Amino acid sequence: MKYFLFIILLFVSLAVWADDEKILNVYNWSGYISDDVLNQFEKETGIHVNYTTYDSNETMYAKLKADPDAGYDMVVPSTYFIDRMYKQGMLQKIDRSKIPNFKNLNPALLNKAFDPHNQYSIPYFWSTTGIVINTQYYPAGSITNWSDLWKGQYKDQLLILDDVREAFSMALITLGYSANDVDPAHIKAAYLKLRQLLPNVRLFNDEAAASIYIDEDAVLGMGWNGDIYMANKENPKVKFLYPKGGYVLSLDSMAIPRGARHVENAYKFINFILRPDIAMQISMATGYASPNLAAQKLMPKALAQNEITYPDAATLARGEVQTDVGPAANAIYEKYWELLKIGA
Ligand code: N2P
Repeated sequence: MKYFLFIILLFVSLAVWADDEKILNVYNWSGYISDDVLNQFEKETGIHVNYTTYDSNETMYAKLKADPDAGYDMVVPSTYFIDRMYKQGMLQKIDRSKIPNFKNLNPALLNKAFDPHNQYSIPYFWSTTGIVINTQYYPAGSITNWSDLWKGQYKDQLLILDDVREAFSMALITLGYSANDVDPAHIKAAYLKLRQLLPNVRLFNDEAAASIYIDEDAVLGMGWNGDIYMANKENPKVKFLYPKGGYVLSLDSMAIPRGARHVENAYKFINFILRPDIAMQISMATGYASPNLAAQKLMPKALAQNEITYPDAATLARGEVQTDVGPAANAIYEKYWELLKIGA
């Protein structure tokens, strides 16, 4: 009996110890959280968060691919990387019973083709990619479409997102193709189109885009809506507009990498992020759109009704959700992207 008790106690303490490492390693998009929210999580749970950021899906993917045991407990890939990653065995199946706040999510953003039953992904934010214009330099209305950015008068003016699928999306849309096109001839045509844009490109950047526009180091180009919402608050002449001919949308979702070592803490964090008050706070702090209906109800009108973050139904209908184009097309995009950057 004594031994039996001893063994039970040993197991219990081992289990507690395994669970008790109060650490969580989060790898998320830059500009997707506030320090306040991280501090609050640490205070409420006693779990220390090591928080690192990336600027493109490709960077995050490459890191996890190179070292599946890198130790990340939670990542936030976009739609078009979720399916790629779980098909390659890079993500763990999610135990929904550990995320009671899942119920707060907008059903319209769940059960999508890239993860039909949300077995691997839990929506964090959704975002859009549009045109950025500083109206002190260019009158509002002088630009309405991606194709305008090719005009000769904008030599050396543009900031283009340093992100292969984003940059290609505007060329593909301009050519009348889908932003998710897989036809090698169309991808090549988009590459050639982007080459024609190079004289107008001042720089490729993603993580510093907001401050570059705020400081007016670039006054025209492309950007992610949340970043530009924040930039507009600092410099009201920086405007975001939805191109008439279409643009891309992305749903960025929380996922648990296969090599995660603090899975229970990851669940706690995911559930915390889905709390209405927290989801509202991160949306307000970043300008990105919340997939959380309960949070949206709490939001001040200024954010809930602002059309950069939440475009109206007609504008939304012109958006195309980014999807995975598959390994063959991806390789073609990557090849041309590199050629483009060499030419830049
Ligand atoms: C970058 C956020 C990017 C979101 N700050 C892309 N879906």
